[in-house]
Amino acid sequence: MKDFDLVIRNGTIVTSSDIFSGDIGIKRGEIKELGRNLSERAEDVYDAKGKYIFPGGIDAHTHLDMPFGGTFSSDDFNTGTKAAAIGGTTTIVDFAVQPQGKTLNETIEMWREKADGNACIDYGLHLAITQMNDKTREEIPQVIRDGYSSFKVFMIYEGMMVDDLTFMEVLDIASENNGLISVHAENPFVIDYFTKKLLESGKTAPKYHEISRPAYCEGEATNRAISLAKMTNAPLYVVHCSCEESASEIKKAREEGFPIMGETCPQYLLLSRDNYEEEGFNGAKYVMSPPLRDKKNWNYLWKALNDGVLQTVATDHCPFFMKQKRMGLDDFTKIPNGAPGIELRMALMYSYGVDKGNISIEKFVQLTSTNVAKIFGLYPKKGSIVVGGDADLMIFDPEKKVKISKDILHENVDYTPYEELELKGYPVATFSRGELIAEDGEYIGSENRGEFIKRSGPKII
Ligand code: DUC
Ligand code: ZN
Ligand code: ZN
Repeated sequence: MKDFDLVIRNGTIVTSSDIFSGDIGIKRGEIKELGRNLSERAEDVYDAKGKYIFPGGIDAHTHLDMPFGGTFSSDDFNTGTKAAAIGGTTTIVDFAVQPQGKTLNETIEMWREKADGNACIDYGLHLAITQMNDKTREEIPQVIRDGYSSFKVFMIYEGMMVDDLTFMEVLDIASENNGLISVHAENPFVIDYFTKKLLESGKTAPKYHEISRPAYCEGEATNRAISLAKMTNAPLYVVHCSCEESASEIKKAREEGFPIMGETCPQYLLLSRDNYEEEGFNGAKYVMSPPLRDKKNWNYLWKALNDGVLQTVATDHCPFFMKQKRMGLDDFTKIPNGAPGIELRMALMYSYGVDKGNISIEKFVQLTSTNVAKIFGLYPKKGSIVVGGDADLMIFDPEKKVKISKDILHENVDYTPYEELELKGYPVATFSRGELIAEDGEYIGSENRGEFIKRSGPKII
């Protein structure tokens, strides 16, 4: 009986704080040893010469099989997690959104039915709370104990949004019980006001989506969300910061010593409002909320990542086919909000982050994996390369050049917002709990092997 089921040898191992060359010895899905010359003690060997070995990506913001705007996002837990795996992501945390009239436990049941036995990588669930009542009050501590340790509130969207009172109560009860609250911060009144004016003057094209919700609409809501968190002594995580107006609110609160954290996404670092000008109805590809912003925000957001103002990069993966987007052909408000990104996050952040000199290689690991694991109660089982941790690993070829096209991707959707962007560096293999599940752009793991992960409380970073 050999010591290891598998040794990954000769790679350059990169963690959130170190780079070293060596071998990784794996047994029953866990990392058992980090060292040199481990191959002879292994049943099986994978040679990673010339490659980086990173902790598998953790994407804490996905919407798989999600009802939205009269349709459903087009990747389900099977197709979406396969695409994620090919792209080097080994864990997701998806949003279970409480339907009106349903309890949190009923919501969990609905989302576990979508995910269990379908997902191909490990997954957790955040609970998006849409109503506060005695039942919700009673359930919050119980669901945290059951491993659903993070919540979301939407400040916009009919049927999902909560008012400040409910928001405060969620902050209060969840934080008292060691849960973390995240927020989609936009001001619905601002959006309604501008939308009405735009539609009344016949401005119905996709580009008006962005004009209807300017950067201050996000900045104001972020400020308000942070103020509510301050008053309830709750930590807060602001999802998908798209611009200086929201990120600067987080910066200010952190400088004052408050436990406020934030996320951005590749689309806000690499794409801009100029994309809404693409011909015909193509601007609809980029209709997401918050919308793409002026390019001048890119530098601010990279700096915010470098300075620790924002701690993570997630995707907000919420794909819709162009056929679904065409529901809003004559009215931008009817275009389902969202865009794909789950497969490309790691490669985009390496190419446009590390390779272009915007972030260090250790920062890349922090943003895409380690910090995410810490904030969402997955660390150190996930998010690091450490003895005792899960062998969730991305093998990455830093020299591989790829021109992005939807034809090379596996997301269940007919476009990518990143078409034609050039990449230097691409994932070539992905291991999940020691199993080789993706290689050279193909999913090769066993079907439906993903496991639900019970998460513990947040680490505030
Ligand atoms: N934003 C999107 O673009 N899609 C889904 C939900 C969200 O907040
Ligand atoms: Zn959102
Ligand atoms: Zn989202």
